[in-house]
Amino acid sequence: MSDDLDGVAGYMERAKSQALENVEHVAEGVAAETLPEGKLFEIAQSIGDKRLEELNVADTTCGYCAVGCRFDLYSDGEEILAARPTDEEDAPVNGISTCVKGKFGYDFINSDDRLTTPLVRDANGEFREATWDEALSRVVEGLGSIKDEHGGEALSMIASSKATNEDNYLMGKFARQVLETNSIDNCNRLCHSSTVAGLAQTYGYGAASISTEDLELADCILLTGSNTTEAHPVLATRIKQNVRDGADLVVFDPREVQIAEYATQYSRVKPGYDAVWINGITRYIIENDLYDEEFVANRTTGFEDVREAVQEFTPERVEEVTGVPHEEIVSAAETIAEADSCVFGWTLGLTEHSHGTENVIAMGNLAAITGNLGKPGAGVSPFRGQNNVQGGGGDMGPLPDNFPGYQDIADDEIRAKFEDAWDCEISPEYGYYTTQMFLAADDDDVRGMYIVGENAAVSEPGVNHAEEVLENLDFLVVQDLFVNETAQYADVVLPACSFVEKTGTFTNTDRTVQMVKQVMEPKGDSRPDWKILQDLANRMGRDWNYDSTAEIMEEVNSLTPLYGGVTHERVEAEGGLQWPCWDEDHPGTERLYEEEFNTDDGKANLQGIGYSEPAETPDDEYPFTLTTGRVLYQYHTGTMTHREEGIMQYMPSDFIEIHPDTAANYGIEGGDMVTVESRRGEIVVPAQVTDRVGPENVFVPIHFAESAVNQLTDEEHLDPAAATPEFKVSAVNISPYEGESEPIRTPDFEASTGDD
Ligand SMILES: Nc1nc2c(c(=O)[nH]1)N[C@H]1C(S)=C(S)[C@@H](COP(=O)(O)OP(=O)(O)OC[C@H]3O[C@@H](n4cnc5c(=O)[nH]c(N)nc54)[C@H](O)[C@@H]3O)O[C@H]1N2
Ligand SMILES: Nc1nc2c(c(=O)[nH]1)N[C@H]1C(S)=C(S)[C@@H](COP(=O)(O)OP(=O)(O)OC[C@H]3O[C@@H](n4cnc5c(=O)[nH]c(N)nc54)[C@H](O)[C@@H]3O)O[C@H]1N2
Ligand code: SF4
Ligand SMILES: [Mo]
Repeated sequence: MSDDLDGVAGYMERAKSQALENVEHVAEGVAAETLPEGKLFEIAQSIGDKRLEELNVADTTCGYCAVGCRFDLYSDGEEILAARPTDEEDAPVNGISTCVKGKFGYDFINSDDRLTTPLVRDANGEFREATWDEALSRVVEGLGSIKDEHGGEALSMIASSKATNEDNYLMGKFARQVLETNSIDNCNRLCHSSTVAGLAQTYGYGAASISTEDLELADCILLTGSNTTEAHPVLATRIKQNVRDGADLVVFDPREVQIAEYATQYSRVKPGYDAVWINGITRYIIENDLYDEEFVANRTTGFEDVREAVQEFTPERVEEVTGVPHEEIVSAAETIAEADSCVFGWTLGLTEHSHGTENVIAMGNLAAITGNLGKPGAGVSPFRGQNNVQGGGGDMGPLPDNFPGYQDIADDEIRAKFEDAWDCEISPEYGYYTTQMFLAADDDDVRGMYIVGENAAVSEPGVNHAEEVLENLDFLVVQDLFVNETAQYADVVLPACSFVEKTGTFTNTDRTVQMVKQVMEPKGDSRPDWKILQDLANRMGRDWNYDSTAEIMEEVNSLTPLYGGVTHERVEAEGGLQWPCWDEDHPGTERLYEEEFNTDDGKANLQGIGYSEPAETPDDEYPFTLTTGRVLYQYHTGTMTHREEGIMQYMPSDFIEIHPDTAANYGIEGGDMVTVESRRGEIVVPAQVTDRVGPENVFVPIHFAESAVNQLTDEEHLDPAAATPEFKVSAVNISPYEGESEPIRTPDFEASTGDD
């Protein structure tokens, strides 16, 4: 490495640490999504000073969240040096903005504990390094013998929504063709699967109907269960811009999250009763003739069913159940009804419930009766989670019930098409959803698992149970960037490479398929997921010959009508393509349902939703409702962000948000260690005393394995349609911690969540 480069690298380090010092300022609402632009220009300048031809540069798509920001990544082949704005036409969602993760979150790539060779467990139970040949032979033997003895159904696979569309298409194919199981699923099950189920039932597609641009065109935005500034920072910026320009923003959330500060109305709801207040708004709109009669008459069925079902949800009853003052139900209803256009945005606060699908259907009813679909500035927008959960977690069909493009595996004609293309027999029986795999393993119905890029030992509900299952499997193979908590139970660990080390596509939250481009060589002996799968498939008797991910996409095009025209060539040339894109000449679809819905009769099929409550409600023993979620500077189970020194200095540990009145009752002060206990487990975390939560609720983030909050959540009560767990509601008790506490670094409470 030349001195010159050291200079640049040194500059980057300093820029990074200064930037991270600024993080608090950034988080406090000035612009949660960007670092000061001046900083960016300075970095750009210093890169310019370096002889550019010595650097690799690629315009690529962020590998953290599903906003789908695009930027140019610069690398010297050893590390990522900078992320800079790319041509704006190639960055339809973010333009020149990115958040702190997209801009600086790359230390994980070269972290000392990055997996660079395969690992196998030796006779005394320890991991040792192995060649690819040995490791893959062990996988063939491990999975193969279970298949021979118990049939392919005894195997299951978790696919990775971090990986590309092409990787995920092959994971689905591998499960069905090679392992001969339909039990393949991914993180969407823990996330938005109830959105997918609810929207698919109502409108036909389980996806956002809008383009991101609609967030700026809308007259009104109803946001619920979305901590937008922290989880989807760049979307939050666009929403805030629209609000500054005069749009109404109505926020319903149990926590007064930062986006609520920008709202024209914020209503605090009791967690777990969303269908109640949504139905209340719908009822008020119907009863006061504020609905869109023409749209209802021409474009929907089921209106009478909805009218009947919502009758019981008077504003007074809604107040009684959800705690939202009845006047606020009325004002929200009037704001929505009076708006020329409204976007209904939500995330996990609506979906991670034992009745998440009902919540989504109730929201779908509201959007339809107000005629807010298929026109500019109007529609439904579930902000998706992982960078590629829309594409890799759904569209590509690594699902127990669907082939790519949501083609039902129980449909004989469709199954025959895939059997023919993949040269195999496929059972018409749906496989297990992720959450069900862990329950089925208790009865030995699942004996072996292949987990790609998913840290189930931390992210599943009820992880004490999940860990027991992982431990007791006959065979577990994990394919990841790190020996994460899940890999600690594996028989074989295969080193995969990250999005900066491979080429393919991701599909973001508004259905835009975008290019991901390699800017560094795979670290050590790590390999792109698709190459590992190809090698394994061939060792297990198949003949896969893909030379590139473009070729894999061609196969997707031929089997998946929604992606019929989505070739790499077009995605590259057109700077992204939105599905459905039926064929080479189709321009892609900016907004769904302009003419008709994707249902048998072309109409939105509305269904009345009645009263339901969470699976577990507070009682004398467990008097608080725990809700769980995210913070801006951390990502999920921390495999990537915990390896960022700056972030860890700033946000080093877990915490629990407790209301000041509750804290006072229990004699708890900010920073005190608190025991949090549910029927399933117990964790000890430091307190953050804040009125962001209500007095009956507490909040713990999901990012810290050492105090994994999923020890407290419930793996058994799942949404009946989508099998989503109830991550957003658990009954817990809290008490000041009395034992000897390990010295634990606590976060900077004042700044840690950025929304004080
Ligand atoms: N920084 C960061 N960004 C991320 C991620 C990350 O780990 N870190 N993960 C990505 C992924 S995969 C996802 S899925 C998204 C998730 O994005 P979000 O869903 O916005 O993230 P959560 O923190 O889970 O927040 C859910 C919100 O729901 C509220 N809530 C809790 N219970 C209820 C309820 O019963 N009803 C209602 N209406 N609201 C409730 C919470 O107060 C919170 O504001 O974020 C993505 N972006
Ligand atoms: N209590 C509670 N629990 C939750 C949630 C909640 O709100 N509350 N949210 C749920 C949600 S929405 C989600 S999405 C899940 C997230 O849960 P997970 O998906 O388990 O979380 P990650 O930490 O993102 O794990 C991704 C893994 O992929 C690896 N990886 C990254 N890139 C690649 C790649 O290209 N290839 C391969 N092979 N591996 C890669 C990373 O190292 C990491 O180990 O958590 C769920 N769990
Ligand atoms: S908002 Fe999401 S996609 Fe954009 S830079 Fe941040 S993490 Fe990446
Ligand atoms: Mo997610």
